Amino acid sequence: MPANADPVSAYIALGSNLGDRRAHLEAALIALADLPSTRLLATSLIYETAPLGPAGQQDYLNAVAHLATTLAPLALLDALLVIEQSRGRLRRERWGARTLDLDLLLHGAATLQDTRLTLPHPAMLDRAFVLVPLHDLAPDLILADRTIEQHLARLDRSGVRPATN
Ligand code: A4P
Ligand code: MG
Repeated sequence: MPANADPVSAYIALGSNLGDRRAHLEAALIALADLPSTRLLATSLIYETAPLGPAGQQDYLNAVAHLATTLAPLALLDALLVIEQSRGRLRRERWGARTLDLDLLLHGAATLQDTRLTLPHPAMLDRAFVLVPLHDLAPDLILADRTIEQHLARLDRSGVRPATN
């Protein structure tokens, strides 16, 4: 990518339900702010959320971060995987408990169907634990002909509440 490329807006979903969940999210935010060619513009509130997936998991803490970056989508994904691993992320079962999950929701207006990366993130519009924090940052952002506010209005958000500690 040329050095003078205009930055794009990227949104990252953060999740943790294992270990010191808040410390994992805070370390991830510091690491995101420290990425090359990237600025951390804003972060949502942190929410405590009922787990989607296998039964018996602890509740998650979830948040969304807004970046301005000139990193290309796959370069940013690689950087997210490095940050996940730095917090001891082990991949075991799909949707299983994890110390830190970082998903790339949006990278500007990019649409992509790569073996390693789908953009926009395919499940984001169905998940209140993603749309509630994204709504903190970008309620009027339009995706699939509707604003985030309108997408969120269709979802049950009863399992998502601001984290208290
Ligand atoms: N990948 C493809 N597209 C993307 C993208 N846009 N962003 C690939 C990030 N990664 C993307 O992810 C598997 C692979 O997806 C990556 O290697 C990447 O190349 P993973 O994080 O290793 O696996 P996973 O997270 O176990 O599976 P998956 O399908 O990504 O799960 P989700 O959808 O991330 O769901 N409940 C609550 N309350 N809160 C949560 O945050 N999270 C999950 C995980 C389940 N339940 C939850 C939560
Ligand atoms: Mg993931």
